[in-house]
Amino acid sequence: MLETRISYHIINSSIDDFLGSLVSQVIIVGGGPSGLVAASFLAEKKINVLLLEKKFSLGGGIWGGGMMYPRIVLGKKAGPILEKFEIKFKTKEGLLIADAIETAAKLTAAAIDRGAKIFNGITVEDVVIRKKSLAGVVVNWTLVNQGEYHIDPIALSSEIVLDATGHPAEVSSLVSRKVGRLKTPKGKIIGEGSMWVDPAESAVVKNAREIFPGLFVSGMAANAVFGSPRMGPIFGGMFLSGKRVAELIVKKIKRR
Ligand code: 48F
Repeated sequence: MLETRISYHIINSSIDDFLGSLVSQVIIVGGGPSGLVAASFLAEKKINVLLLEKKFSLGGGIWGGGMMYPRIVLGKKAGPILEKFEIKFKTKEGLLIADAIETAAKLTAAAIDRGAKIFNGITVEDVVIRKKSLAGVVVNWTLVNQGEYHIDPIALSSEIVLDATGHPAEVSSLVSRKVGRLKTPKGKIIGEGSMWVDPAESAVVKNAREIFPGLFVSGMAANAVFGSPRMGPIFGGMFLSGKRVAELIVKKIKRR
């Protein structure tokens, strides 16, 4: 019966994908702009990357633009990244303006085309720590968490985890709770400051780094961890933060 063949192929090919992703070099948590850009830059260096996104849609805060007007604005330093991913933009008063839908779709496609594996509808709810270093994440279907069902999660392992979860810095918060001390000036998460575009845009790049052995942070999560300001609907820093963290991760993997 055709119906059961369809079912067979859905289940069989998904299981192959999941079994092939139990162990990765890098797990990226969060498919917003910084996570997606990092995924592309890592995958094109032939690093084995798994990106986990709790929602069904990829793109994080891109879709909402600014207060739901579907445009994103970027500083001009992000121009080469827009060009790399063939995202069209207009330049006005030194700012780059792109369509939110095109940006989310092309960043996602770029990561997939370069070889990153993406799973959606999966929430990272805990971490695996071995010998004082992050060794993986604990996941469950987002719908299971939303329904508050008593269903145990499963673990996925990786050499490195990237927290790209945006404002809540969810993975960093989990690690901070479990180990107590992070490699930040105060040893803990400071929380994001109020909106101030200029310093926030440069801080989000500088703050993209390793904050615990095996744990890197990028995007708005990085500014939340280091107490830097938020920046509202400007996205150039997010792109550059994803690129920088990918470069640091590649260096760390090569040193091993
Ligand atoms: O929030 P988000 O877009 O993070 P970002 O890359 O970019 C921030 C901007 O969108 C915006 C801004 C503009 O300058 O400040 O806020 O730092 O994307 C984060 C993604 O992570 C997912 C979440 O659904 C979103 O798509 N996410 C968050 N927590 C988890 C998660 C989790 N525990 N497991 C899996 N995905």
